[in-house]
Amino acid sequence: MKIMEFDRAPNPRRVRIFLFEKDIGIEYEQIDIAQFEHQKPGFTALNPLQRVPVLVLDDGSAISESLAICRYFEELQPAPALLGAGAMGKARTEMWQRRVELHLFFPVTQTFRHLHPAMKEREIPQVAAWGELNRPRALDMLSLLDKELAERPYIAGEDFSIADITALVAVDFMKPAKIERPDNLPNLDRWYDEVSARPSARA
Ligand SMILES: N[C@@H](CCC(=O)N[C@@H](CS)C(=O)NCC(=O)O)C(=O)O
Repeated sequence: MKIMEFDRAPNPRRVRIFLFEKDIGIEYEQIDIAQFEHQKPGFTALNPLQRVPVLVLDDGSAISESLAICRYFEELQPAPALLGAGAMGKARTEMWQRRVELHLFFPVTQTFRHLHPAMKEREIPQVAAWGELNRPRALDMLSLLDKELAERPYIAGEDFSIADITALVAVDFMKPAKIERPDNLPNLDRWYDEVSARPSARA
């Protein structure tokens, strides 16, 4: 079993943090997307969407989509529960995971993909106006999260979860996306300092 990934990209980092939190060791193989290795036929056969990460099982079957990979390991090893516990906990965690992915992670990555010169040959066409449009969307979601985090320690509730992982990776990716983190969000700052101090944040 191995995970094919690119260690500078945000989606694979979500999976690495998830597995670190679960103390699951696995082989990682680097696919250099800057060198278009993910567009070669061998990798395309594993993921026709040509995206990392991809989990390859010993029987050769492949699972892509970061959350699907996390789900696979959560089923194999439920503790610690990072996708929520119980009907309500699982639903709340999925609700926040989706909110964070759609309203923070996605706008941040779109800003990067449509404005960063390094993405010119991979995001075709690069639409600068779309990149600019996504910057305030990401900032709006940070403000919303700041209000939510006044009520509880973590994004989905009392426990650290995949929603925190997706948000942490998104906030860190604001740097290459050149989105400045506002300095008037104290609850977000408290949460960020805490989650980024976890050893998994360095995974
Ligand atoms: N929805 C996918 C997105 C995967 C994705 O977009 N991966 C990026 C790296 S973070 C990628 O492979 N990009 C290749 C490219 O842009 O050509 C997931 O959750 O895994």
